[in-house]
Amino acid sequence: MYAQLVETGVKSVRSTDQLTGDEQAFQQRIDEGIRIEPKDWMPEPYRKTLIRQISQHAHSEIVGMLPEGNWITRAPTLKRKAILLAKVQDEAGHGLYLYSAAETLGVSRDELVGDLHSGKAKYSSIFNYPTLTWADIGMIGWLVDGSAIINQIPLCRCSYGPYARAMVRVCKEESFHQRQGYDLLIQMCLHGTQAQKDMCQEALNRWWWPALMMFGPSDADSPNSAQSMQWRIKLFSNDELRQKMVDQTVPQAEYLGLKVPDPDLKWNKDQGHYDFGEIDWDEFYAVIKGNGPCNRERLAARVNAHKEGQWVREAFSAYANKHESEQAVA
Ligand code: FAQ
Repeated sequence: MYAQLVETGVKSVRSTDQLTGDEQAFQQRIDEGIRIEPKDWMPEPYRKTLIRQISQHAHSEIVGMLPEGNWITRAPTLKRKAILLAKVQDEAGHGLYLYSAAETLGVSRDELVGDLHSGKAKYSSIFNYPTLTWADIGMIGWLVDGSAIINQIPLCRCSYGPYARAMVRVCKEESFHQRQGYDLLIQMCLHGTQAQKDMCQEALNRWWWPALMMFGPSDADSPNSAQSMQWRIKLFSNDELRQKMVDQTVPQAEYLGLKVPDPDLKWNKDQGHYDFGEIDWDEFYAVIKGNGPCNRERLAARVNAHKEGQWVREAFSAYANKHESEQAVA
């Protein structure tokens, strides 16, 4: 796929003979599957690309707590409430591992969080959609965590050690998240009332297309893919992963008795995958530019949480300073 991307010439990467000696040695290590660790030499654009992707990923986990957090107080049973609480807390943990992985590249957590709050750094488009009904909680687990796993399993084998290692635990937890979402939908669709099933169908109609957008622009319009694939930060292209998600998810929708809201969806027996309709890229770009249904609300919630947490950060640094000066005296 990488070769194909380069061949199209859409997003050029430099050929081996255009690289400096250090860059050639670096690329050779990557091609041999040797992990890059924080103290190893790396080209500046590799470091910057990783900071961009890992921090965007961390921000997504943290902002991603908001749509589901909205339903913790309204979960229908004690069991569902306990599951949802655990899941939302897991997402906070993912954000923290990822910020730590980004910090190994020489950037501070304050800088990263500052970039999120100023609107400079992106986070996943999917978290700019509202959670209107309880069925949305099932959809997030099934479709959003399901897509996140498809995108993140390959990242466990990416070239940068701290990112790859963080992804191993993240993927195990995402797998529980996907299962709990699908389990919730099985209960509502196969054992619930007609009204509950209708609620799930209505939620699928709203979440299907934004879930497909999570994988990013189509390969021809993805400015970063070719270089990121050469560096093995990405192992598969956006379109390849999106196709995998569709092929895996359509039979699951059929099992639930739900209809995927795409009139062009059909099984392509020659190619052994589902063909699907055109994504509304205008909507995608509007959302990532800050004009989705909930962008302002999400960012305001994060900025406010940071402000309200100021006293906690101050208390921690006061304690750390006191502890340090006591140790210096002793
Ligand atoms: N949303 O050239 P590409 C989760 C931007 S975690 C917003 O293809 P790249 C868990 C992209 O940054 C979900 N922006 O870029 C959970 C770039 O802009 P820039 C997050 C997007 O990086 C579940 C521009 O478009 N997962 O769900 C999006 O090579 C439930 C051009 O795009 C990750 O972050 C988008 N969807 O590929 C949590 C996984 N797509 O920065 C809570 C790691 C693209 O140049 C509850 N990340 N853009 O200004 C990746 O795999 C990659 O970064 C991609 C994008 C595939 C997302």
